[in-house]
Amino acid sequence: MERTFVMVKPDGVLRGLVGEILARFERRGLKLVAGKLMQVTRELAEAHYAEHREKPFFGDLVAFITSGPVFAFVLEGPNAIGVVREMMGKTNPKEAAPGTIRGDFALTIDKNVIHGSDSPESAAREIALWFGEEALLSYDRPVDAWL
Ligand code: FUP
Repeated sequence: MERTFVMVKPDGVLRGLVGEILARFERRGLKLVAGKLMQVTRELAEAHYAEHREKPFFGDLVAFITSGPVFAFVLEGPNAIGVVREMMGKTNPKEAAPGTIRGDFALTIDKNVIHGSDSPESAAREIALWFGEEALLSYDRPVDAWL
């Protein structure tokens, strides 16, 4: 069982794509264990994207992610990290396959609609940064017997 951190970015929230995106993950069978609509502070954005601090696009990335509300959530399920990455599609929507979230809803890398943790290490770090373990709900779903 894995957990992963996912975020619908401001472009996705402002375009009204939160429900559509969440629905795809729910239909796949992933379990929602935390979620919140929030305005990201500069501090949180810089901490989240710390690995890109030296990149030329870092300033624009922080400005974008703090430009409007995001919907942050945590999904749980077998291979959740890889499943979410596959459903998101390539980072650059130009290369994202149709049927993926970026392939269906995005055109350019600077507004690519969604973020998902890329490894177990990033998932643990990002869940701790955005929610903290104590914010994750533990509950049973009858549907899990069929997944
Ligand atoms: P991902 O893990 O798919 O979110 O991709 P990265 O960690 O490589 O990049 C994080 C974000 O930086 C991307 F979602 C978009 C942005 N980015 C750019 O704006 N320009 C680039 O050249 C690369 C990434």
